[in-house]
Amino acid sequence: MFDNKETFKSIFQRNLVSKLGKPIEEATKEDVYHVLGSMIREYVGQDWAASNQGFKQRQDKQVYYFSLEFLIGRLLGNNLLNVNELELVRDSLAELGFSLECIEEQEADAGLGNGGLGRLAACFLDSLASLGYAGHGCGIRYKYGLFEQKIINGNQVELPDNWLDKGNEWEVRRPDKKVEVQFWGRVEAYEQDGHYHFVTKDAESVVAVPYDVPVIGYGQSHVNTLRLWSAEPKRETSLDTPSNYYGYLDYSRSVESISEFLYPDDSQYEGKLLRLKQQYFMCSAGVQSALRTFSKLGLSYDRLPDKVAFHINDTHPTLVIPELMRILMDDKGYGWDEAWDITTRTVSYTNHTTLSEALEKWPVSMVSKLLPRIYMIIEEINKRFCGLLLDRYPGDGERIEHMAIIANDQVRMAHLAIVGSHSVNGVAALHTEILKEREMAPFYALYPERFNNKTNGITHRRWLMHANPKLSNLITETIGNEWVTEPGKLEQLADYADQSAFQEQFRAIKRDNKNRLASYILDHTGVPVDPDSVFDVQVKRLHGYKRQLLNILHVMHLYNKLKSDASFDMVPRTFIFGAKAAPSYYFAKKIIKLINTVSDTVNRDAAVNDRLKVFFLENYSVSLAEKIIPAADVSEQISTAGKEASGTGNMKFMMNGALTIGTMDGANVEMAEQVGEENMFIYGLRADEVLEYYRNGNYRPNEIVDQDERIREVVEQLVHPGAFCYRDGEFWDIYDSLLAHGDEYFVLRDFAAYADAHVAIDQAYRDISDWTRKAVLNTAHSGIFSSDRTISEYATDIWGIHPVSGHWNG
Ligand code: DL6
Repeated sequence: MFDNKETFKSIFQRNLVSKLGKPIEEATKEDVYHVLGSMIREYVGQDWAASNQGFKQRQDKQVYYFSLEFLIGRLLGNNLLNVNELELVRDSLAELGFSLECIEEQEADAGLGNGGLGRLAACFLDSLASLGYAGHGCGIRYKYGLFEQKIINGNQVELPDNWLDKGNEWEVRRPDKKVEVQFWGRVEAYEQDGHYHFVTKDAESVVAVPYDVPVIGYGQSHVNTLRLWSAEPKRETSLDTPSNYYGYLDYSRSVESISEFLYPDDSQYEGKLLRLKQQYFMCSAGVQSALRTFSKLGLSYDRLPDKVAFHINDTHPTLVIPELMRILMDDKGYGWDEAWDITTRTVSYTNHTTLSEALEKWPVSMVSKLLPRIYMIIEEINKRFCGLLLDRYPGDGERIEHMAIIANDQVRMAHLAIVGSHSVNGVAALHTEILKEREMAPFYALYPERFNNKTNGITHRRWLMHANPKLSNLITETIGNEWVTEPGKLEQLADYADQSAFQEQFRAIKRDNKNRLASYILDHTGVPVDPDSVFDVQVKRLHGYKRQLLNILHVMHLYNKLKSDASFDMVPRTFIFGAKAAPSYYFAKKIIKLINTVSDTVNRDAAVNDRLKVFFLENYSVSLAEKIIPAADVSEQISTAGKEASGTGNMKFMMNGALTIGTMDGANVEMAEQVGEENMFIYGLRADEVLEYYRNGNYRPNEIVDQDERIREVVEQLVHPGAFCYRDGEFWDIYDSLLAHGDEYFVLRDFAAYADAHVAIDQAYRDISDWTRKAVLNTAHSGIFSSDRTISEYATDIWGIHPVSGHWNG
């Protein structure tokens, strides 16, 4: 792209003048960011156009990954890395007096997702492009992303995330590619040529305008597209009377609200009309647009499954199924059976959760009014499916009722997704087994060939190469650079795990990363951190099953021990938390308050704070994760076994050489298979034991409190004014959740085992060479958790696609 630093500097300065009319001496960091971003985007424009041209000429099969969430984070650093210009640009900017790191901070952190599911979608886009697959994202261009979190008096306060206020360098508005989406209205049927046809009358039209973001493959000229849809009112409505005019304003406001904000809940769906509108808006726009591209190939729609794959990221985009049916039947003239065959061969579905409250169900009254034709199609799918069940299980009404798509006046989206697609996958081996054996067992019995596992992955380009450049360089100096395109080759590091010279370098890098995080914490909290302490980190969404409560109760216990036992000897530990709670999740917000209260007490207490500190870092986001993860010694992955579908944070920490304390849940199980349980700290109930407790109902948290003095002490401290409870009864709800309401997530049941695992961590860290050996082994065995592996599996097993372009540097 740029031959050398001098070329870059002169092109950059020319752009600064032509775009902003400023010489370098007057440029602000923000100016530098905008000009640099626009240069990279313009530069990849050629490759972008050529990639699209190539797809068309070769008639490559295209994958469309439909997701209501893409948690992409900042793009500048990653894009520079992927076009192989990161070092040159960093050095050139330094010569011009700017630090690239500060320039990267100018970019808004695109938070168009809640957590794991949305971040997975972003990692998948990176891998699709980097492996040279023709695979694109389809989502919504929310005006407001996930809320910005402020902590005020220890409580979470949500502020709107106006991420677009300074513009977005990476997107291109494409009004020429707009489509119309219809809501409301009524369906009229008429007969023609012996067939019934359906038209929707008096519908409200919404214009869907795409904003395209190039997705740049690493070391590739291959560029895919993330197409984000924005809702706009239709212009040509007649406004000849005042009431028309005011009516138009109402219409216009209601249309714009469709792409206004991301729902901030990741595991609870409330059946809000606006959310259903968002889902159909994205599905309809995405399907129409993909079919328009397909139609240019001049092939019959019978060939659609050979040339197009629609993948739905959880059930949120399930309306892709009836929407494709609608278009094939009402616009393209197919009969039901042919349309159904095409649809089910085109669509595939990933499930991301077993939590029952996260399974989407929509009231029939809402779907049938908002989307009358779509509802008719869902009804017909349900009718035919129930007919099939009746043939297969005659007389088993209970089973049919249990499996039906429509029941109790609700549309069950997971059932529709399974019935209407050719592949259903879970996101880790344990999760897929739970789906097959429990949550979706009757569907597995009916369609065993549809179910498969695709263990999640993370892009090692963002999470190792970009987030931890020093470790990346050390790895390349040690084993060469093949791991960059074949992350499985990280295994070769295992040969160096015992070498003291290598260990020292590895430790020095960790120490550097810890220093960097320590200064961030000092800047943001005013409290100094000891970089020689063990950095013990739990960053993820706040949820009961993720058990931040177990972690903080254990911190309270450590504090009690330090206060009561002068001879208690512990390796200094810094506990770091970061988590957003859904704004309506009262219990999760109470836990945030508790963590902040404990942090306050501990960090102020000079008697302990040379050995113990606790931080809650505000506004956890992708860019903050990139600072925290490379600095972690210990990664907390402590969900109630059977509840965390996979986890992806666990993989990011592992890759950066942190040791995991965790339950046998989600992908932790596979991490243990890779690195060996002896290089992790595994504790607690197993998934089958948790299930057994749920089944037999004989868990008695009160007995645990009676028997274990340590637990009794911390539980009582929740409600009795003292070190952690400034106001009487402040944490009664947490107390009640543990004792009065049965401790749903087995926090108290796992406490003792968890505390023992922490003792083991303390002991292990005292032998720093052995600790480093374990850390190196974690990095060495993490390659399999690159999303490149995951995407290759989706490509081969589900989508039937092959790379259409190769690396120029690998
Ligand atoms: O698959 C990505 C990610 C998993 O790693 C997490 O274990 C899982 O909790 C998460 N699920 C969601 C929301 N679920 N729904 N719907 O983010 O998916």
